[in-house]
Amino acid sequence: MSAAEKTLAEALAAYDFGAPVVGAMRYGCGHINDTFCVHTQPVDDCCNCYILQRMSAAAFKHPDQLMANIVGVTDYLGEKITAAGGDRSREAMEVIRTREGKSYFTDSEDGAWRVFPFVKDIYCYQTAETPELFAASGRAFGRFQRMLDGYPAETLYETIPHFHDTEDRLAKLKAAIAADAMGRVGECGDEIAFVMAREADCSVALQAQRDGVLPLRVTHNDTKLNNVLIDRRTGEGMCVIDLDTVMPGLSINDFGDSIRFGANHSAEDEKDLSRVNLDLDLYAVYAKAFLEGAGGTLTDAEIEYMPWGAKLMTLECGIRFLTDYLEGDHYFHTQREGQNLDRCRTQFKLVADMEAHWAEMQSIVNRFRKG
Ligand code: ADP
Ligand code: GN1
Ligand code: MG
Repeated sequence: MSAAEKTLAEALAAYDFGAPVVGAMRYGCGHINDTFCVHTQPVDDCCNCYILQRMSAAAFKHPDQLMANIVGVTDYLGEKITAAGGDRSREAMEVIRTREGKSYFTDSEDGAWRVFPFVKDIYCYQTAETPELFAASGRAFGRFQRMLDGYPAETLYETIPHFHDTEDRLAKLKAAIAADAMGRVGECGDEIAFVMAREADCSVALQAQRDGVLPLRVTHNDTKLNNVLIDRRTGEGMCVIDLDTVMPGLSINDFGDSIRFGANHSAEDEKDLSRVNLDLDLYAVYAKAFLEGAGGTLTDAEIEYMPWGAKLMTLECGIRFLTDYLEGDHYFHTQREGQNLDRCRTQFKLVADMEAHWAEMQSIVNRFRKG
């Protein structure tokens, strides 16, 4: 029994779900938190569902700060959505309080749990099945960033320090190589060489930020397609979820992480690398939609650096998978041996593909520059 199942009953007892709980099953494909879907006994023909999550202790050291960020951001978005005539219960997340009125529950083993209403009549995709769907997610993430434009960034805790600090990610990889805790360095020679040949790239966005070329904004920082819920009725991106990493960051990273995950037709851990290719049409569709959603808030410099966002988020993610593999798979959930190395390889294949299509990636986004 995994650690989460051990204290699941304690977590369930900490909440009033409005009716007896009939089941709690593992749910979704996230790599970080332990997610369960809770079903209650139907009352008046209505069976309610909730998302119950044990927050990853490997990723988040301060659940109090994490939850303070999420309550702040969801309250802020909720007010904006209501003011615009939207449906707050479907378009923004809402933190359900424990029986003691707290935003999260701490179990007897120090695990931290939280609950959200399960948003119904939605799709949550692992790959972009159609360009329209990918565009819908792009509009949602662009809109999310625009809606948080006025959010007081200084009140946000840094839930994972140096999260998209690619220079720091590289330094951590080098430390993992030096330690070789699992004796796996020998089998990763090609992947390590791939990163070392791109050491200078790791500084490009950070240097542009240090030079004042790229502004810091409140960003999502984990804009995978499966972190947006798509409305079944309209096909539009309705609710942005997984708000654990909302922090000050770069807009190009929110763009880039979506491209990394969604602008191809393969799974993140695909073993057959011939199937892993950047789809430039999806890249173009997403760029247009993300900028539409952002509603003119991005500067020309941010638009110009969008291809760098795509390349660096992909390279960085590959570096993170490789580091976790070398350290013994403590951070990303894995279901099989070698999965993090396979994930690393798909990322590096995508990086190589982006480099081969660099001029096209630039010319696609340059169309959207204002000046
Ligand atoms: P992780 O950080 O592990 O990725 P997420 O918060 O993204 O965790 O949740 C994992 C999955 O659970 C999501 O990809 C989605 O499928 C589902 N999910 C999360 N929150 C909700 C919600 N409020 N309503 C419906 N599905 C949800
Ligand atoms: C994790 O939480 P999830 O599964 O949406 C990770 C992202 C990675 C992604 C790779 C908090 O995202 O940074 O890009 O896996 N989230 C965290 O699939 O580390
Ligand atoms: Mg997620």
